[in-house]
This record gives sequence, structure tokens and C-alpha cells, in this order.
Amino acid sequence: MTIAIKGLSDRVEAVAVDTGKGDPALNAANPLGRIPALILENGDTIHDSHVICEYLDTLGSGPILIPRSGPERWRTLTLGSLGDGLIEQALLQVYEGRYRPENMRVDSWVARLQAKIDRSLDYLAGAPPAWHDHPDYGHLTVAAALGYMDFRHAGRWRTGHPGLVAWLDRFSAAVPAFNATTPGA
Ligand SMILES: N[C@@H](CCC(=O)N[C@@H](CS)C(=O)NCC(=O)O)C(=O)O
Repeated sequence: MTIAIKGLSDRVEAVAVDTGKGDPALNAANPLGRIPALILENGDTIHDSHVICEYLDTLGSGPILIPRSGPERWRTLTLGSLGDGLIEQALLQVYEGRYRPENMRVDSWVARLQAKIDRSLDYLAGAPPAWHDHPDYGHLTVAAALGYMDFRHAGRWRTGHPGLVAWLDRFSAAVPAFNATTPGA
């Protein structure tokens, strides 16, 4: 979404990798073996979506996504942290099913992750984060988390959170790149 909003689509090449099997080129770029990783023309690599978004926000033509200073900067980054954390808990639940043999799974661990997800969803639903002229990095990250849970958790977050569903509809109308970057779109 950030690449599209900043008008950088023709300057970034997407490379498919399989993180499940492990990918030597990805591991060389990011020893954590995680996507996204952005390889620059000078060979430097930037990884973690937050860091990549900060970098891209210094380039291109679109609106500023991470305010450079002041209370708005910290509000944006903290909302982004909540979105990141939400994705992380949801991802750990997916990996519990994907990588841990069934007889070694621990229900209390999955429930602990779910409690964090539920608390975060209730918090966001209680005061869906508004934007002024355009959504910023914090809104993008929360939308990415909800989109991830549509993709990997069969959209279960939607039950009981109609205000957040409406918020995501408003977001996707304001940011066409949301639907354009939905997996399988
Ligand atoms: N906080 C990181 C999380 C990155 C992350 O967990 N990526 C997942 C895919 S969505 C991954 O590459 N997982 C592979 C693995 O952990 O082996 C970010 O936002 O960039």
C-alpha cells in the first residue's frame, strides 16, 4: 500500500519467495528469513515493514504517512505498533497450526494470543481511528492486520465488531491500494 500511495510502483520490483521452505536469497537479505525485505540499488537491505515504510515515506510524491515530529508522529507510530502487534499474534496462531505437530500444541498459548487479539479489536472498535485528509501509516497498519485476519483467520474478527467492519470499508474506499494488494487480487 505504501509503495502505491507514494507513487513508487514503477521503482520497486516484487520478488516471490517461499518463507515456509526458506529462501537463501531472502535469508541473505534478512537473516530472520522474514518478508518484507527491501533491497536497494546500492545493495543495502531494509527490513521490517515499519522501517521500510519510514524509508519509502522519504521518497516519492504521495502524502506524508508518518508525521516527522510532534504528538501526531507518536500517535501514528503507536497505532502502527498496535497493528503490527495484532498481525504478530495472528501470525503466531497460524504458525502454531502450520509448524507445530498436533500432539504438541498448547491450547493455553493459543488462548493467550487470542486474548491479545480480542483486546486489541475491542480497543479499536471502541474508537475506530479517524484520519484528516488521508489515512496515515497507523491506519495502513491496522487495515493490513484486519486484511491479514480476513486472509488467514477466515475473517472471524468481523463477528461482533460491526463498527470496525465499517471502518475497514471506509479505509478501502479511501485507499484503493488496499483491495489491489489483497492476496489473490
Ligand atoms: N514485524 C515484521 C514481521 C514480518 C513477518 O513476520 N513476516 C512473516 C510473513 S507475514 C514471515 O516472513 N514469516 C516467515 C518466518 O517467520 O519464518 C514486519 O512487519 O515486517
